[in-house]
Amino acid sequence: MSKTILITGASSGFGKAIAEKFAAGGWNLILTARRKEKLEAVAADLEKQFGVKTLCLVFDIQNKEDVFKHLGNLPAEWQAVNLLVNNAGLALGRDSFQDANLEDWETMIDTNVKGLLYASKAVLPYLIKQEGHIINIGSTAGKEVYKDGNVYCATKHAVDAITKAQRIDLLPHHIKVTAIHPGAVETDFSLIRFKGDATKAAAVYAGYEPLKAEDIADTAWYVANLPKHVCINDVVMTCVAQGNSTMIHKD
Ligand code: 8X3
Repeated sequence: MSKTILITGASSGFGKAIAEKFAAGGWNLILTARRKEKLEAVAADLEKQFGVKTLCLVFDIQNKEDVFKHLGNLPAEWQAVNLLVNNAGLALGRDSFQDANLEDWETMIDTNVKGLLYASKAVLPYLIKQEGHIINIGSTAGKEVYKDGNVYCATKHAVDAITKAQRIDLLPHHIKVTAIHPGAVETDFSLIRFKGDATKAAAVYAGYEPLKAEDIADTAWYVANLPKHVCINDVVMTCVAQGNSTMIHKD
């Protein structure tokens, strides 16, 4: 029987790449995002290419009521969720603590931390029934703080801590909990962070070969398809040019 993956933030970037990877492997997909048209286009394409079933749920992960309305009440035929990928997240701004914008901070906290908590809590009753798996998308920014990264780094440190807490608390339910912490990956991450400034965004990935969203999807596929008794706790992954959160060698 086909398995089911639920991916938040699935209309682009890692979420879309993970959806493609799992669809290619025959998993059915529950995809969530704010952007209805983009999300439905991703779903339609994967249904056509791989013959899998998809369910699109359109809501803002920052909105607690909407998260529970959609994820807490999955249609009966979609309730056997084997894997939740908490992928929805973003960076906004790269400013010093004193210059950073309070609204940017709040959006990052509401999405990266509170959204992840809401989605996990809403889906958990279904995951418990399946003895399922949670993959949280963290960041190297959740391992080491960097200059002008302040609250973005804090939210990803929170993802690291929440992952560890979930793993411990969910032990009695035989649920695997994994964090994947990527370094620099060329997606629309920096374009969003720099609020549409394509020059600044491109500069982040210039002079070296960054990771691709597909590399993250391959890793998610690997950790999700191990024997039942094996749980990969933590994956920190960078491109070869990146040594840690702060050191990237540019030729
Ligand atoms: C993305 C990696 O280095 O831009 O989380 O924070 S970084």
